[in-house]
Amino acid sequence: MTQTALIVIDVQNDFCPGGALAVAGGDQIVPGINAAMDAVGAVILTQDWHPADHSSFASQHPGKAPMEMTQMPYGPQVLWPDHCVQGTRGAEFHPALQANRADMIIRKGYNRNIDSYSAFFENDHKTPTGLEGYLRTRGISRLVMVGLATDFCVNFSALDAVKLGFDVTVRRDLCRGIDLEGSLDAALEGMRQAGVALA
Ligand code: VGL
Ligand code: ZN
Repeated sequence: MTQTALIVIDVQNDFCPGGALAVAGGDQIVPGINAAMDAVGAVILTQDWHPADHSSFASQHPGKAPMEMTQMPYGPQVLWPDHCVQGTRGAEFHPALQANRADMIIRKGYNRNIDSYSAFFENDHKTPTGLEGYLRTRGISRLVMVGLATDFCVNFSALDAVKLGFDVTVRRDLCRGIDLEGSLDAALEGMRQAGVALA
């Protein structure tokens, strides 16, 4: 039987107000995400999960400040403030998120030398996280995506999911964006063109 999964992207303290890489209004989407869990056959949470010396952190690049760009072997990379460090409070899910309802929690960004925005592949677009196999073996073909941030992890996850052949809806009302130099509009347009349904 075809099943729908809710993919809840990175609803963690560091992406909410007061966190290290706070997304405006990031906490406002939590009640709606909890409610959306009732309507699906499976709930999957992703968790950004970096070692303290992760290469996406500006602190690892002398002379660079957060939000500046750098070149990585796999392409351009935004340098972020230190965030979602493994085992810290910032990496924990927002306390109001009903994380105990998750069938599975997938962690990403744990390899020091490569960032991983997408729930499916690291930023080389090749190294899989294992989520595709998990969904397929459970017979899940429809995905509803929500969470943080619209223009980074939600965007990359949605684009990979349509490429892999999943039927993908992004609930815009249950996402919030970072919006670096127009990245939010660009992400919405890119998702639309790729065949992501924006609801
Ligand atoms: C994210 C920047 C760095 C996200 C994760 O969840 O969108 N953004 N790490
Ligand atoms: Zn990150």
